[in-house]
Amino acid sequence: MKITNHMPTAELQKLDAAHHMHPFTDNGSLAKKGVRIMKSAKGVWLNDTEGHKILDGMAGLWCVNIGYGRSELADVAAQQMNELAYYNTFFQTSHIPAIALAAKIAEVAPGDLNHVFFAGSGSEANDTNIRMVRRYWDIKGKPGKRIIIARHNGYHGSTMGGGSLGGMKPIHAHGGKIDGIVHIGEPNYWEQGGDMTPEDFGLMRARELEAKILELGADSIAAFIGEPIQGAGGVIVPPSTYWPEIQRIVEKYNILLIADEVITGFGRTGNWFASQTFDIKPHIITVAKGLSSGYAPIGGSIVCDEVAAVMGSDGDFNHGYTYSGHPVAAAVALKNIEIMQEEKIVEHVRDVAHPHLAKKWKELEQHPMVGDATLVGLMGSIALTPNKATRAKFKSESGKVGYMCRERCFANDLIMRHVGNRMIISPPLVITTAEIDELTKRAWQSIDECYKQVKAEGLWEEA
Ligand code: PXG
Repeated sequence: MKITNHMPTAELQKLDAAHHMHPFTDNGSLAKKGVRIMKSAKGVWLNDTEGHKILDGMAGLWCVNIGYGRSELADVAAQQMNELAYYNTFFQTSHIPAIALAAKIAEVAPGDLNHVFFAGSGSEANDTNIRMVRRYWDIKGKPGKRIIIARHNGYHGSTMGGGSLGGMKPIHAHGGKIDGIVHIGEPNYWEQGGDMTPEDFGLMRARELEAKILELGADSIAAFIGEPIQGAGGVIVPPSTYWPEIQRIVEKYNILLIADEVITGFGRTGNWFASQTFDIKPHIITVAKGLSSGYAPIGGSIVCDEVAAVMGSDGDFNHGYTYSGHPVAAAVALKNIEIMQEEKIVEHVRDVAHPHLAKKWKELEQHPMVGDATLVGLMGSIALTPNKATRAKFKSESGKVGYMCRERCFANDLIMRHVGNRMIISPPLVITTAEIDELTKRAWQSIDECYKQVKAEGLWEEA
């Protein structure tokens, strides 16, 4: 059977339900409800098979940084497929797209992060990181340094390694967690800061790292990994004191620092990397998503001079993927970065889109159900609450109000996600000021409709 764009939605939904297992989805109930099927896209706008034109406030899954429909990327992919569709980077071989992309990444990455180990995704790159930091300490004659410290509610992917680095219990519950990874608290001031100032809370959470190192012994710790801003955890922006204190601690105890910038990399925070935004000096940065703006699956670990030198000083690193540095994905990613440079997209975020959205986003706090509207670059979140003054949670089951709000957004042709009762956005970086006005107008309308529904259903109750 040939499936075409012209098939009725109901038929496509039936086939989807019969054959397609979706990630992070209750496939049983989805099959009954039917999926929403996307067909085409341009800029920040998606078109589904029902004729809706939807403003994509999430850039796909935090990845379509340069926006949809850039034919230059399609052209480069076709050209590369015709010229050299595949070759590997094992066994003393390389190819031009992988070489050019590694050099380009080194150019835009901060400090001495000059080396790239390619993977097919962010999860794979973090699996690489687990093995690389342990191998690094082996070579340095400290094989006991194996434990990696991460944070509760962090997200680092969905492979065994990535899922174990992540601090999400529902993920650990499905398939387990590898050992040698421990978690400390997250710097989530809104939910967990109590009566403390944000600054004191940030220090307290960072010092959990020091306490954990002292508890386990610095000789057993290989690395600390964290997202500069937690993405999948709800766009949790740490207090200003957090990262400087983490930096002090990793330096004091001689442990490697991995900044997972799968979401925050490539312009999302108004710099090429959030490590620059927060003045973090990682030894390794994890990248994926925005590296190719989602046009091709590719990820990687950007590695500093010292770690790369050690890794190259003692024979093989027994690790790699068939698609490490895949030529088509690499050519697409390279073109993506070139377009970002030529069109000054990072500057657009910093100087135009962020300031405009920041003003509009803050205005949402005037709504009675919005307690906090945070935005760094083009990564934002809103805490929905029945009591702004006390930062109270809703009494209803966790995430119910957020889900209701997301459904209102969908109905208003806006994609804004929810994590619990936090609404989150991460639009394509090329969004214009007029599109930002439209996004925030639809967001207000959706929040307001949700608010009325919450009141009507008797859910306006504090926990
Ligand atoms: N690190 C971070 C910080 C991520 O956000 C990964 C690693 C894993 O990347 P891959 O390419 O293996 O998916 C991610 C991915 C969500 C959501 O619901 C977020 C991600 C993936 C899927 C869903 O917000 N982030």
